[in-house]
Amino acid sequence: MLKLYSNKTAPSPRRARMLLSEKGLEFELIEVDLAGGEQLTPTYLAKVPAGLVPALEVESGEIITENLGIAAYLEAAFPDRPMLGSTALEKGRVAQWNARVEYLGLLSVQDAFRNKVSGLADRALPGPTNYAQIPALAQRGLERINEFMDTLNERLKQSLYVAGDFYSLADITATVVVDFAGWVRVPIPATATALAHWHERMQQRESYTA
Ligand SMILES: N[C@@H](CCC(=O)N[C@@H](CS)C(=O)NCC(=O)O)C(=O)O
Repeated sequence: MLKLYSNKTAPSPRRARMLLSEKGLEFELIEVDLAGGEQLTPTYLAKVPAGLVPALEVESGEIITENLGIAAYLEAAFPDRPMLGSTALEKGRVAQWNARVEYLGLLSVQDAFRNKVSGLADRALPGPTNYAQIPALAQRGLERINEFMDTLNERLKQSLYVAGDFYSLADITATVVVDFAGWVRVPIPATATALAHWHERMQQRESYTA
């Protein structure tokens, strides 16, 4: 059976859980205590040298990390309910929008959050190496989140879902990023009605609480 090394509250493993839920796949969930530093213990690093969650253990025992790696594996191994697009054009759009949401949105919220909170002093980046917080990056992150919200709102004025007229990995990433922005107190702007309506639809999917 598939095993997912995950964490209840962190945004990145939520993306993997949502993907598994949308694809209707069963898996064993293994909670990793990030606050307690379990991801940096020799035992976890021996299994997952990246020191990150999510990590997917596949049937052969091999570990796949990175949401994109996990999505590529699951899509190839379990092609039903495609999440990366079906046609060449759809696949291109999903990859494009997923990358834009990560670059504009996820990195901005991560910068704003990890360079600010006192509990993450010297842990400004995830992974086994310690990096000091840079307050200017927190400020820049906050500014860029607004650009992300505007870009996504403009896109959703023209498109039912982020990558087109079908639900995909890009919607999963965007849902997680919009909710993660709440951690740095940036809500969906009152004027971003297309984004707000899309977010309401996302909350109605079973995968939202995965
Ligand atoms: N690019 C990775 C990012 C994974 C990541 O940043 N995970 C965070 C949780 S959201 C983590 O493992 N943090 C551990 C730490 O901060 O030490 C992915 O897409 O899976």
